[in-house]
Amino acid sequence: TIATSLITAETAADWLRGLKRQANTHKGSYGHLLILAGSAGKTGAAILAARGAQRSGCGLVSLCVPYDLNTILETSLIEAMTVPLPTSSSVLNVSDLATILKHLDDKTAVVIGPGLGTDTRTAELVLYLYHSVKQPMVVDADALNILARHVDQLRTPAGPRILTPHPGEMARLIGRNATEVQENRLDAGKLCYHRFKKKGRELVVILKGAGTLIVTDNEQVLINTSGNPGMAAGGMGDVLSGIIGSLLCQGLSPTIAAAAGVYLHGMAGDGLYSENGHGFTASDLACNLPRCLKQLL
Ligand code: NPW
Ligand code: AMP
Ligand code: MG
Repeated sequence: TIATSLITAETAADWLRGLKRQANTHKGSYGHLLILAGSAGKTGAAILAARGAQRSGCGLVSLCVPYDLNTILETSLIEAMTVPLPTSSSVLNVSDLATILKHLDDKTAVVIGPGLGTDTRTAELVLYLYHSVKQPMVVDADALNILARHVDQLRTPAGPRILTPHPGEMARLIGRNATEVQENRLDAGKLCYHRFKKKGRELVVILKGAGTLIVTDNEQVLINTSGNPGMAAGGMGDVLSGIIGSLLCQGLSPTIAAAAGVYLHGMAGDGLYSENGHGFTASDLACNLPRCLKQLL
């Protein structure tokens, strides 16, 4: 039998309590997130992931970005730092691996995937980093689409991994279609967990969508109670990946960062939905995060 429990405001508040700040604190206490995201036409996904991280209290945010996109990212995200990758022009490329590895050294956690594209040279990079990065890593969007195509080649990763598929990405990960995933979300979540779980390495699977479902080690299942149909809009998932990366940076365990992050994300959407209904953007949701965090703390 599996233990299923609900994620509520009370449980989220319990998990986030440690994030309350002391008067003499400094940014070094809240981690440094590295985001590998964005490609030509999808720089917004990288920006939204960074926004999710910044507005949920991450100490520092850096992004590794294709060289030609650096100006867009530096002008859109003035508080974040970027690493313009010399040989990646419009998409992240494995030939910049050495530069990326150098910049990984001092990072607390990693987000990979939003808007990344699935170019073969990007895929090589994603597979290498999925296996070798020691830090906890949030794997989203195109990074998941890449994993889905290379399931047979996967070995034990060097650090904890949090997979954040929506039903379409989940369908690719487990070789079903999105309708089948939605018909039995619990089975899909568990199947994905078992497919990607490697002995001795922590894995969290988050199946997004109304009633986001989280499968963790020991087959513990958590179901989120926040969120609303106004969140069915582009970029919402990109913000979530940044939030979870940020909570990892602030010292939460992968399971707690996932569960508290999913709740906080939905709560930020709920505040907007209850006031004005749908039509808010993923940026609007990110802007509402500090208020929600304050309410929970
Ligand atoms: P259908 O057919 O619509 O019903 P994709 P994506 C299904 C980036 N973005 N319930 C859906 O089904 C992302 O980060 C960049 C049921 C369809 O088959 C990615 O890198 C933005 N089905 C990339 O774009 C903003 C569901 O999944 C498929 C479902 C592509 O990501 C936008 C669609 O998914 C975006 O975030 C649900 N709840 N949810 C930017 N500004 O730069 C999804 N599906 O093909 O993986 O495309 O999610 O748009
Ligand atoms: P993505 O498809 O990657 O942009 O992710 C969409 C995000 O919005 C996920 O966190 C979903 O759980 C959330 N979301 C989308 N539609 C709904 C809905 N109808 N109810 C609750 N949350 C939703
Ligand atoms: Mg997404």
